[in-house]
Amino acid sequence: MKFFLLLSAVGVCWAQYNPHTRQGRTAILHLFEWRWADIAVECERYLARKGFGGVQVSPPNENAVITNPYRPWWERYQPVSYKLCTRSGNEDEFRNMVTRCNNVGVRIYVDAVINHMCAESNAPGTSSTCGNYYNPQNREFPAVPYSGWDFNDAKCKTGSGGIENYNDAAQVRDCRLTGLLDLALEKDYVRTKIAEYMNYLIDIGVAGFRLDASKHMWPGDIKAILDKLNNLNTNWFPEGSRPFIFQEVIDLGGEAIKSSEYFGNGRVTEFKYGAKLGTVIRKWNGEKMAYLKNWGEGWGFMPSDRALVFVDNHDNQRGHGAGGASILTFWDARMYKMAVGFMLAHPYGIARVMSSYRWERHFENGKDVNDWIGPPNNNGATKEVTINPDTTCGNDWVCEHRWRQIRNMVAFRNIADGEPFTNWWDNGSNQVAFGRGNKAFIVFNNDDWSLSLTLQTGLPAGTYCDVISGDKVGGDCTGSRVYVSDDGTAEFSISNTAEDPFIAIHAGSKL
Ligand code: AAO
Repeated sequence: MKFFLLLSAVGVCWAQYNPHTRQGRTAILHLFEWRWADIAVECERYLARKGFGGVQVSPPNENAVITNPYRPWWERYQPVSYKLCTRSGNEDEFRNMVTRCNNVGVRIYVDAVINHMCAESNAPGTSSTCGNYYNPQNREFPAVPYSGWDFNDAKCKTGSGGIENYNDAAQVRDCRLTGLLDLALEKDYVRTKIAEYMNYLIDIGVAGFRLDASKHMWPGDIKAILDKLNNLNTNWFPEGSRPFIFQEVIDLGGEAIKSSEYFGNGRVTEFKYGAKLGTVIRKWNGEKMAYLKNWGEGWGFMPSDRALVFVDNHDNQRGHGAGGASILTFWDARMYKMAVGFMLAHPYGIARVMSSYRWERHFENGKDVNDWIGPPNNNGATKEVTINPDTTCGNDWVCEHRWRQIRNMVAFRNIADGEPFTNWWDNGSNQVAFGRGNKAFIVFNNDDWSLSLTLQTGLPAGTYCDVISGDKVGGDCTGSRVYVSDDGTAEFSISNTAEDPFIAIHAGSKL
């Protein structure tokens, strides 16, 4: 009896750490600013077949329409109500997307902006994505409704009413983040309104949430909201499933607030991951890939079973948030593919792949002054994601997740799931290799000279297709082949000038 109670307690508290992806699918994907209609068809035509576990979508709730600058991406982080209409689509389109993605086993995670409403400085009126009236100066959001009582104006102790010092935990949580009206999450009324919004989404069929700006909410307030949430919709999830939770907390060290304060609620974004991996791949500060041997907790990261990891996110790919200049993005495609390849091959954390749009960058004094530019659009209406004959995307959608190297490493991660980190090799510099049990093996050459040697792969003998330079098509390989001998070894050679200086093979790429 005691044992049973213990087991069920473990079952319950583990639930919010589980992304509820279909068996054999591991990585999740952020389709930043995509329209619901495009996500629905992408689930069906691509993501399910390629083994993606789920999609983080941009905030689906009504936001302030900002026209100066013109329709920035960040207007979606300025809520006006919890009605489901945005540039990505309306409620019907949202429901249709969730149903169609779930039906092919691809989960939807909502970016939940619950710490605040829009900026105090926005003009009163109906400049909002569903056309609802709001008056931020008077704290009026009748479409929720929220009023003056529901904000932290009295609780915040700074002179400006905004966050002035990140070393003071109370002001980080009680004051305004960049002028955004801070909700009084200690109030049961506010908690209830937020939980109603999240439950509405859960009942539609979403599998979980990214909690935006979690650092700016007290962990206990988040818990009180989570305690009000329904179990997931039993049309697609087992009875009693709890929503997957990952909290956006930027903890690079050196501030009052620590990621660990949030572990009880769910997973937490590990921002050190992308910042450090970018530094290593760029070979800055004397870093080398050889040092990646103890990547993960060995680098001072949070426990793997609490971490949500990524190479870049929608903020730090354009200089917002944190991580700095080391962050790798699609703009540095060669290094980016290596970094994403490393992340997907390595067992640490739940991995999130980024999928972006292109914008016209313009640097002044090292800062991109166009960091606000919204998704590809016609007079504000987000453009469709079109697909080119070569399977890449058009209309300025980058679709990193469709790049062969990245898409094939998602399959690698699925095949390696649950297998130990094995057969590490390095040359003391930037040539490294490792395997995942007897299922998968990867070799990198980020040095300025060629790699050519025999390595133990741990794989059964046979001919394998390198999934970085090509694809296994039928019984054939469109890229280079790797011959594993009876003793598990294979010869590898990688030129330092190769466009993709890495090779990956796995049980599924055996010819
Ligand atoms: C927009 C305008 C503002 C305007 C405001 C209101 O840009 O000028 O004042 O409207 O009118 C997004 C955009 C914002 C935008 C906002 C609302 O990024 O520019 O403001 O929508 O439209 C902090 C938070 C973190 C947040 C990040 C951007 O902690 O939660 O800022 N990310 C999320 C979303 C993001 C969104 C919001 C939250 C708001 O992902 O898209 O904002 O909903 C330190 C702290 C971090 C802090 C950063 C930046 O980081 O640690 O917690 O992030 O500063 O303020 C080194 C340090 C590192 C430090 C970093 C930068 O790397 O190691 O710790 O330097 O100083």
